[in-house]
Amino acid sequence: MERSLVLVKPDGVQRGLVGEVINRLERRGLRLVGAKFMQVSRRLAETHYAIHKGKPFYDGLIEYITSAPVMAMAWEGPQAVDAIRQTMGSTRPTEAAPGSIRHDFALEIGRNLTHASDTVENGVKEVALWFTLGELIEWRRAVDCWVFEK
Ligand code: DAT
Ligand code: MG
Repeated sequence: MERSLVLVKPDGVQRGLVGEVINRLERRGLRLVGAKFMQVSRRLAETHYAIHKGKPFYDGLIEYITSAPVMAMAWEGPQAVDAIRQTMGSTRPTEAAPGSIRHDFALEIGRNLTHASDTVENGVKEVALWFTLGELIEWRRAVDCWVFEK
């Protein structure tokens, strides 16, 4: 079972799209394991986006992610990382597949609504960065056997 961090970024929160994002992930069959509505500190933003430090868009990215509250979540499921990236769509909204969140609700790369972990390894690292162990819930759904094959 893979895990991914999902953020509804400040534009998604401001535009009232938190429910839309949750709805699409629930509908897909993924299982929510943690969620918190929070203001992102500069320190957390810089750690989360450390890989992008030095790139031309880095300062704007830090500014954007710390500009208003975000909805931070951890989701799990088989192949959750690929499944969630697919539900979000490509980074650049004009290249995102029709039906994906970024296609359906966004236009600009710097206002692309969501974050999702890009590899299984980063899923583990990012969930650990954003959540304490006590904030993550291990649980089973009655419907799990109808969504997860094993
Ligand atoms: P993703 O969010 O799809 O994982 P990423 O990790 O490459 O994409 O980049 C993180 C965020 O940085 C992305 O959601 C938007 C911003 N960004 C990436 N590339 C950019 C670019 N060329 N111009 C402006 N913003 C960019
Ligand atoms: Mg990324």
